[in-house]
Amino acid sequence: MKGQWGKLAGYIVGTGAVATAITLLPARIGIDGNGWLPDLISSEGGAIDDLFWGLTIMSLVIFAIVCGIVVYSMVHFRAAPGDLGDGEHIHGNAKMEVAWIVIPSIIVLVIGVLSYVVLQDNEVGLYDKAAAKKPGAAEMVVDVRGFSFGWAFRYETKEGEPLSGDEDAVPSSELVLPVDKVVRFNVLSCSGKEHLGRIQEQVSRELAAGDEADEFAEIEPGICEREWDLTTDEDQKAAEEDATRTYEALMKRQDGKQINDEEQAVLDEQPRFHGDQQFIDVNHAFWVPEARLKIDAISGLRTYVQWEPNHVTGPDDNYQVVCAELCGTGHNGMRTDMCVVDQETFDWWAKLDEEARRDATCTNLRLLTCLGGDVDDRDDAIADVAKLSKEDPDAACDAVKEKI
Ligand SMILES: [Cu+2]
Repeated sequence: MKGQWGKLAGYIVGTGAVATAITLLPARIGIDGNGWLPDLISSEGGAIDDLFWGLTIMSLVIFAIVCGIVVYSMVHFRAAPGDLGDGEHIHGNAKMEVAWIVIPSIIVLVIGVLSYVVLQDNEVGLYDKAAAKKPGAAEMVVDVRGFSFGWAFRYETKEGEPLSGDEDAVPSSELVLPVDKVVRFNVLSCSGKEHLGRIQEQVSRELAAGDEADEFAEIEPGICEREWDLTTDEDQKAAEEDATRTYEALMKRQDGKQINDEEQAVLDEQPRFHGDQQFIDVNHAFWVPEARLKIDAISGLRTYVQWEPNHVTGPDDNYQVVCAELCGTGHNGMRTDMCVVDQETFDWWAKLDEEARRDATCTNLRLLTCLGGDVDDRDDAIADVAKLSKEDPDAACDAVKEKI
């Protein structure tokens, strides 16, 4: 009997070693040297990565035990050649039944508690106003609006004052963040009839301009404006009622039922794109993979997430905000550039007007880091960088240093 246990342990260790070799090595190192996970640019993401690797190792151990026993049983308890008889009939084993209920329950509980602790650490002051002054709580707020199919961002101090000092400042369509500041993202999916009308108008204008080269019409970030102020209960209720009316009219029409003029009008207000009706009253999800944290953008409901970007985005880094919720035909194109800059550059960027921001895109801000921190006149420098990157889209640091 003792020898058998030793053999079984051997099988488990053997399976574990094989599983580890074919899982962990490519996971950590990867075929291309990058491993499974993208770069890490947030202070909170480290704990999530640790959790991820911890759970991967835990899964490997369980896999090794299960597969070790299966392989051992196949080898040692297989029927002898010519033996066509039934196997031994075994009925009930209280000890085993307790074990296979208790052990998985403990594992699930441990996973749940560890995940809770990690998420809790990342959410200082997110849902608790009293804790919002504690260290680790947000120092800045970004209002995030997801719409079909794009993103818009507006920046505020944590007291809710617009960063640029201009309440009517046009939201940015790219996400630019200062390094080493905890940022709280207030996330919402655009909805409401006014939007539908405005998007419809915008999209048909884009299409009329014959801009067929673009797969998706560029929709101005301003379309989410009404949503910035969707703070009262009445506003939210009105938005919900709009959504319900639209949905009911759509369902009625889909079921082949007669719809009245009012319902027809509701449906007519939905924007069309390439002949398809686009419903913007859908959910999205706000995600920067390199920051790890992700939150749903729900129509009519604010959701929150916060993280601290801790790496200035260099010229070779290419990070994006992506939508992580299948939201329609343009879902795969629902992404925009994001970048992290030093505090001085951010303060300068936040005050730029709409016109000047056209040059200060993430692509150009990334190249600006080639000049090091000591840029005397950012207005001039960004204009030069913008000119360079237009002439040479693959321009790298050498070209920037040489020409500027
Ligand atoms: Cu999506």
